[in-house]
Amino acid sequence: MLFDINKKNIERALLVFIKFKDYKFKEDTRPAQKPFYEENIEELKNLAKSAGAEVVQEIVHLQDKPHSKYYISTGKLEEIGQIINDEEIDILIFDKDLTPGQQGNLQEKLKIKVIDRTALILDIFAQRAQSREGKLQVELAQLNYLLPRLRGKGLILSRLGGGIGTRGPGETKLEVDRRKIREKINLLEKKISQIAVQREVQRKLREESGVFKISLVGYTNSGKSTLLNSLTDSDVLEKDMLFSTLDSTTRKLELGIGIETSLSDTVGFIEKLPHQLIAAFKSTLEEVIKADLLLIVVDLSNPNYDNHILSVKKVLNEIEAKDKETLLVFNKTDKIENDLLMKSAKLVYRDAVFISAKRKLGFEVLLDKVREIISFNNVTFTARIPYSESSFESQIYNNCRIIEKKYMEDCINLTASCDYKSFMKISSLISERTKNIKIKKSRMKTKMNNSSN
Ligand SMILES: Nc1nc2c(ncn2[C@@H]2O[C@H](COP(=O)(O)OP(=O)(O)OP(=O)(O)O)[C@@H](O)[C@H]2O)c(=O)[nH]1
Ligand SMILES: [Mg+2]
Repeated sequence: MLFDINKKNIERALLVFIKFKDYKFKEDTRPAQKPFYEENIEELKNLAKSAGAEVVQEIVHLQDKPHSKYYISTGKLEEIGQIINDEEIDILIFDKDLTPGQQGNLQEKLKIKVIDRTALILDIFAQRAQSREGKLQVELAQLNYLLPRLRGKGLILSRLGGGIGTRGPGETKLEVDRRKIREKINLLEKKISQIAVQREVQRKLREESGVFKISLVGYTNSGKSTLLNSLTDSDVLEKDMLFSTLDSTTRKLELGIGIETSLSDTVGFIEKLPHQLIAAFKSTLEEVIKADLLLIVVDLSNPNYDNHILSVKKVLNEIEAKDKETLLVFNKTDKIENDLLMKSAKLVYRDAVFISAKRKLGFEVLLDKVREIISFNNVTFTARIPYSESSFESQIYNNCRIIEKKYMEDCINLTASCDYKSFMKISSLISERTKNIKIKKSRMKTKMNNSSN
């Protein structure tokens, strides 16, 4: 699977990273942080390796502005042509997104396959997809990416052999006929929306049963699946590679406070997650959007953890989950030998918790903090109580602060607030006894400040 389908050997890759003259270095100059572009190169290298390529060389080039036809300046392009010949390069991988035109022009000029970071990430997802839904989602994202890149009769990529950027989920090769792609996109969208309906039904059931939902989010490879496994005795795949998890898994988490709690593991994030993927994975990412609490898992042993936190927050923004209750969980503390690093992280992120998912260290502090969030944070909600069910009103009066009460034609509308624990108890009591009362949680207000920024 990691091999070029046609040549039966690993593709030799040349990575290209272009900096522009107005390039801004990150303001944070703590010694542990590498310049931003070095981190980008490191990450692109890891991505290329994850897709099964052998990284032969990286090129960092400084130029004034993007070249309209090739993105990279023509002078540098000549040099790249030489390297391609000398080093027998099969594939050129750009760190930045190329326009379909630039990608086509480069391929015509260099006569090898040229892809960008987005295509690379899509390729990795295509190789990792396991579930039916995951495969459909990845294929949809790939086809949406390919459609504007078709030229003339077919995709230029198809003339340049198989391998990275041309394979679909499983062993199939991607379709390259424009009309067939359109039909396939329609079909995939239909299938995905059918699955999304089933998923929504399951989620509604969980919501109505008053389960407190926690989702693990974080940069890829930060240890989310390991944490899920350690906390819930599960066996989700945990592996030292990028994007090992694509599907979400939900397990029961025992907190011993009389509230049912679920913990969900999901796809890892990365800086600039391709928008085609976010769109295609919408229903999987709903697990994150609908969660009551997000544990942001951060790999403390990665020197760029600060940037990873920022990237995760950016993605949360994009999927409209930025106002969620969050708790920063620094993982892999067992790998930290430098006391100073730990101290400085603790100073900057005062409300974060520090754990080792692998060695099960720091779990009590983590779970206590989760219990605290459930028990002491305020939630505001609205309940529509039909007059026939008005005996339930007292439950709310006894446990909550009433903000507003409105008499409607067929019901009483109560807006109230209380701590999360009471809210979960009331909503599960009501859902056990009647289907007629509708409760809608509007917001959760944090009493503690859980993250420093
Ligand atoms: N030393 C150490 N390694 C850990 C710890 N937690 C996770 N790892 C390792 O980190 C690697 C990635 O772990 P995963 O749990 O697969 O990470 P993930 O966040 O689920 O990754 P994706 O699903 O790819 O996004 C694996 O090799 C784990 O064994 C930890 O606390 N300490
Ligand atoms: Mg995982």
